[in-house]
Amino acid sequence: MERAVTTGAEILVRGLVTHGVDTVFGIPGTHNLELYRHLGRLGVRHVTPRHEQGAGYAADGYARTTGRVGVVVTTTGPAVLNAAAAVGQAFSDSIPILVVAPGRPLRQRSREAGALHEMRDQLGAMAAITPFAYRVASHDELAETVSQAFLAMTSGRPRPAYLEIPIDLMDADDGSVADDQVWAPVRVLPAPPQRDLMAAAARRLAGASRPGLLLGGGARAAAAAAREVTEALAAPTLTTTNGKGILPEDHPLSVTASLHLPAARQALEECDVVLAVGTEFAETDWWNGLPRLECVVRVDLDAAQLTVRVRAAVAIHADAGAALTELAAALRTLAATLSEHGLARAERWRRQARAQSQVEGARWLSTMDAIAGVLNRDAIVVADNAMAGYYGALGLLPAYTPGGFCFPTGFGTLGYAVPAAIGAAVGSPHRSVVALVGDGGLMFSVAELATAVAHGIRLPVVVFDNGGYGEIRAQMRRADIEPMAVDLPRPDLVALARALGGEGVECGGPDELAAGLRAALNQPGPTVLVVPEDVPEPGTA
Ligand SMILES: Cc1ncc(C[n+]2csc(CCOP(=O)(O)OP(=O)(O)O)c2C)c(N)n1
Ligand SMILES: [Mg+2]
Repeated sequence: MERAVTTGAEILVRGLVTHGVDTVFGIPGTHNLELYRHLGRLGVRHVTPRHEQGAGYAADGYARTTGRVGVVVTTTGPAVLNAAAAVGQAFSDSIPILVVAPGRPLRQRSREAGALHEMRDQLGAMAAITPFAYRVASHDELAETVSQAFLAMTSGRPRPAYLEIPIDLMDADDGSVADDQVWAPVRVLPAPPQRDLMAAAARRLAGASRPGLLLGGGARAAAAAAREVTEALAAPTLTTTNGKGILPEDHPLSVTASLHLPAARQALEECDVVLAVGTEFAETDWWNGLPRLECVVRVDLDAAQLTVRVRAAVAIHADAGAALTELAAALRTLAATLSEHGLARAERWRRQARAQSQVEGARWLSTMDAIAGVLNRDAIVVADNAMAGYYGALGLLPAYTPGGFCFPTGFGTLGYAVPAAIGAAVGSPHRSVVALVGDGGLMFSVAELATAVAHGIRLPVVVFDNGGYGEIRAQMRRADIEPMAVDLPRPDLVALARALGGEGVECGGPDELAAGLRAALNQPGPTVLVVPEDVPEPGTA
């Protein structure tokens, strides 16, 4: 036994380590000091963003690209609220991040004691945004709760979790033995898909003359099985934004991830059976309206999703990997008969989608081609909620791996790309990671460039500078509102990047961008690549 007694902070950190955590994103404060006594001692890597929201997005980028839990360590009150937007984002995109924070001491009876960082209901604030929000009241409960938090994040639909430990439990020594206070991780295998439902699904799909696939973020961990099903059915395959790259986008059956395009809707409406896996049919993907589908086989780990927005002819409550593996086995004999027809359909829809992406994203076409020309297949692109992301990269920049394109889809937050890219780079140090961000979104979290400097993270940040909140400017114009509060002064971003310790380059055209990107991928620290834009409106330009 290495120590005779232990504290809450030690139990907590040991619990994290036992659950495989070797990296946390956090900011220390008066109330979480004790955690830092053990993080270093137990060999946990600590990445220090410049704002807790940055820590949250970094944990999100880390989780999206590694499949592991991203952990955030904050202090009380404002620090927790700073992380809250990231928890909201992770919730809406089903990303497992864990926020660990101290809370009001057990012995403090009144809620309003004028204490440092005090807030009315810290736990309630987090409970409002994610289902696993728990405040422990004892050391015993702490070990157990760490285990439960990980179980909640890794079994069933991934969601963020929040774990609060009263300040006075942090350093309280309860005389217990450290090794008794750690619960080993519990691994839960999802129940196998029901046989009769699987048989019904296979029958429908095998009997289809024009099958199609729609893969959502829920199928991210099931790429190999998804590909087998796609190929067995020779089914044109679309993905959601969160599913982009599950099927490599140069696969002959890949159509598009831009579901708002008419071609995407028509490609699925043409199908007599659509297999939809791990997807919500969310407005944030289908923002021009849902397709009218003849027959849908839905697979989802979240049973509630099976009846949301699109009616299923067959609804399978299962892990995407398990269901797709079984379906692939059942369908394996089909490929030869259907392939020509399916390939031709995929080719036609892919061409149409591409043509529509080129129109909608005309302004970013040469830029995206330049970026695509530099990046290898393994690269991770993290886009912000800017027009260059959803009108540009989504349809024009191919992804080849699940999680190869990260985007704050559901919650649609700004300021995501730079910190999330940092998290992705921390999680996958040998992969190229690039952030794409608007000039507006950049300023939400520009301070995180300093984080990339401090940790020596190679990070090209391509900034699409249209002098303000371009999307909102366009929306005001369309709504006949005289644009206000949308034009932003253009800071000298090159100088700003340098002032923070990074590099900066103004890129006059695609060739300069390609050269800048190449250089940026080969040097430690961030490089801001500014792409100046003039045209203010999408679609109408
Ligand atoms: C946290 C947050 N605040 C406000 C918004 C509203 N919003 C959506 S797009 C946008 C403009 C973003 O500007 P920029 O990042 O420069 O991208 P652009 O629209 O110019 O391409 C704003 C303010 C948001 N999505 N998220
Ligand atoms: Mg802008």
